[in-house]
Amino acid sequence: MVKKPSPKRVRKSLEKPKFPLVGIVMGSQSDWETMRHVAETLNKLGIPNEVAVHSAHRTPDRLVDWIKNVEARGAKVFVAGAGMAAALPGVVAAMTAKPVFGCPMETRVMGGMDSLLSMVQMPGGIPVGVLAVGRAGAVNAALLSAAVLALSDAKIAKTVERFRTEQTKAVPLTPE
Ligand code: RP5
Repeated sequence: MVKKPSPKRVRKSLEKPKFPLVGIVMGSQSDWETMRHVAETLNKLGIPNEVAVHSAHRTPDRLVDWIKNVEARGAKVFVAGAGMAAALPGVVAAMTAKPVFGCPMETRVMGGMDSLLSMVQMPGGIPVGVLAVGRAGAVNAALLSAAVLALSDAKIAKTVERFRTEQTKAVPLTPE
């Protein structure tokens, strides 16, 4: 059974900082169960982020307004999650020169292969860095965003290093 996040945890991940470093967007409310791992991982690392639902297909104008607005407020990296004919990360990448990471959603009919191929097959010129399908990709999109930000931010670099050290320590030598 999928564990539902507590209302407090959900509220925390939706707080809007004035100056987010990472803009997180998803194509549908139905993507949130996966995409919340992007926000939660960034929150654990103390990296300000803003979460929004905008669809490349259903709300294209609203999407473009949001990209421009978030970028103007300081976003340096974007993470876009979508499923099926997943055009969203490509559209985000078309509207900003900042790094864009794509999170392919697992889907019912094709298991996420549809989302993955839609994202990864970008024509040359407008890159999208695509992560794994599902939760692992969402967590890694956050960690990769942190690694990009760490290049120009010593505090974030230290936090990323600490995260890796703690992760290493948490791996048992023998199964428990
Ligand atoms: C995409 O279509 C969304 O990213 C979502 O993964 C998929 C299905 O959306 P819903 O019909 O669940 O809203 O745009």
